[in-house]
Amino acid sequence: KETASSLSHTAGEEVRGCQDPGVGSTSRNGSSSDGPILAFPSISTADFQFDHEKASDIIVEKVEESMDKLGNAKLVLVDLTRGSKILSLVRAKAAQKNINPKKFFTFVGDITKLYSEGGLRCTVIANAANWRLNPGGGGVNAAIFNAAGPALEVATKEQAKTLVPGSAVVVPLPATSPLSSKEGVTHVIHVLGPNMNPHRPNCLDGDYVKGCHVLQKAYTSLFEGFLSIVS
Ligand code: AR6
Repeated sequence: KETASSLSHTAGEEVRGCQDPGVGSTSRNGSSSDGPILAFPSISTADFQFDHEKASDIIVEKVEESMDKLGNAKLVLVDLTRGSKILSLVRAKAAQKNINPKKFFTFVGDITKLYSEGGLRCTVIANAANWRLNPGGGGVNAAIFNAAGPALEVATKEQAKTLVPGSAVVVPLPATSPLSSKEGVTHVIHVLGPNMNPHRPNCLDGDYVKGCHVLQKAYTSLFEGFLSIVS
């Protein structure tokens, strides 16, 4: 799989901006005729320490459920490195289930620079948020709030002050945000997943029955939020 993947990359492609095989070059040109794209990170699998096997099952299951509702829209799972375990697991499981690679694929890159560095225009991006919807912390949350500037913080607080695990909130991004002007992002969807890290709030103490349920709900809310924007 890795070999096939590497061979499919066109010459000159760098670590940033490499796309899963099967999609070709048609959706890399940033053209709006390609339909709207939601780029999302793997919720809960880094700082929140959720099991990668279980998370990848849930991502593929929830993506599969959404396929028929997408129309010409697409879903893209993003992570920072080519070695990402979650991307490999999801690619393999999505292929096993014959999920249409034109409608769902993986992409290596920084979710805040997908267009400028990867040539992939995603009008909607998801954030793995914290329950207070604060800019701080690390991971993708800090990256998105930093790249979007204060406009996102203000717009977020207009929509919600807090989030419960397993839910998502859609935030229209003001045109003044650099993420809008440079990357073409129109909406950020904050998603709060289950937390398995004892050093973070609401730790589930290894309860994966509850954890899987919460992660399923989180992806359902995320994809419903995206569909509510594009439909
Ligand atoms: N672009 C794309 N993917 C990224 C980026 C980026 N810039 N940064 C991280 N990832 P995490 P969680 C990937 O830890 O586990 C925060 O502090 C990363 O490799 O961001 O849900 C919040 O404030 C991983 O695959 O989210 C919360 O408190 C995925 O994004 C807490 O972390 C999610 O990793 C949430 O933890």
